Amino acid sequence: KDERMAWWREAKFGMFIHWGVYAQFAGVYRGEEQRRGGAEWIMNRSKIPVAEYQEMAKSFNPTKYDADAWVKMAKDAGMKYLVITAKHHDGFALFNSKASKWDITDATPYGKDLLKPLAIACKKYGLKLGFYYSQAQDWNNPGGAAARKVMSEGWANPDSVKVDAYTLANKGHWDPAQQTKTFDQYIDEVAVPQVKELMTNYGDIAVLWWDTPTNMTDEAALKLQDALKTQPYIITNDRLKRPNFPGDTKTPEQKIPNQAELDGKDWETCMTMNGTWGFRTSDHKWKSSETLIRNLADIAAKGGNYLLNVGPKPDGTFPEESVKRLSDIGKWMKVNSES
Ligand code: FUL
Repeated sequence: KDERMAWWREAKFGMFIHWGVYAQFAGVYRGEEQRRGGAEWIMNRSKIPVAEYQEMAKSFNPTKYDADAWVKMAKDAGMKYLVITAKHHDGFALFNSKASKWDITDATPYGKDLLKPLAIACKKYGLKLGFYYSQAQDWNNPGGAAARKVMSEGWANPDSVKVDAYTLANKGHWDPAQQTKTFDQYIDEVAVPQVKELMTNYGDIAVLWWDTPTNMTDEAALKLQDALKTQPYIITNDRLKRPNFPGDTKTPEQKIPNQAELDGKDWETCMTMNGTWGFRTSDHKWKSSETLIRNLADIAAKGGNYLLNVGPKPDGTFPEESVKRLSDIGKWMKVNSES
């Protein structure tokens, strides 16, 4: 285990990327601002019907996407690895998947695998590549789980009380289309095959970043863990299924843990630069470059890693605020790194 963890323990700094069809909404549905949560949650928070959400993919066309430029920015900032949402809770696959038509190649005019060029660029610049995969929650592929978030707190829809009653009676789902298959069918027909695709089509994969084990069973977790076996050096986090699948790393979110909480485990703080993981037009709560640099130094001193998020715009470019912060961090790193 120590040998497998060696690069990760030295890395200290990585880039998290949250990107998908939600970037196209950018925090607004039918002219209304999403009330709570990150912009990547808009489908659930605003209870957007499946057909309507999928309609949005028809205008997701990131023609300015330049994987080489993304990875170069990460490298210049001093980052050693990158973790991208291969599939977030909305179930949209950024890669060419045979297991679902709800993917970049079948559902969008762009039509090209977004992860392939990223894998190539990571190799070119010497960064490790990791995939975030929402194994349980999937709001579009039938049978996927949905966290029970109430709408009356989210979107000011006059029907919100009715919708809340429906989700309560339907395990968090808000559209009958989400329940035409069972959770087990979803695991066997979508999640496991997609994880296998991710493990075989993109070269060496350094990290599998699971998330939100809503409705997960130990049985499903075993199948998913098994799907990683072609990547014997892969590092996994602690979000596959609690408590029997602790993985390799702890994942404090939006906070730097104090020494007492750490108890010798490997840990990685993931954090947004503003207040959202997915791109949101109205979020201007950017942390200063100085704050981000202090966080990095603090985390590194405490023995953890800092996984700092960028939420790319729907056209495929990074928000200018993120570009600026990455460049500021890079300048500081140059002056202060040992090598
Ligand atoms: C959370 C997710 O629900 C958020 O959308 C985000 O991906 C964050 C890193 O993990 O639990």
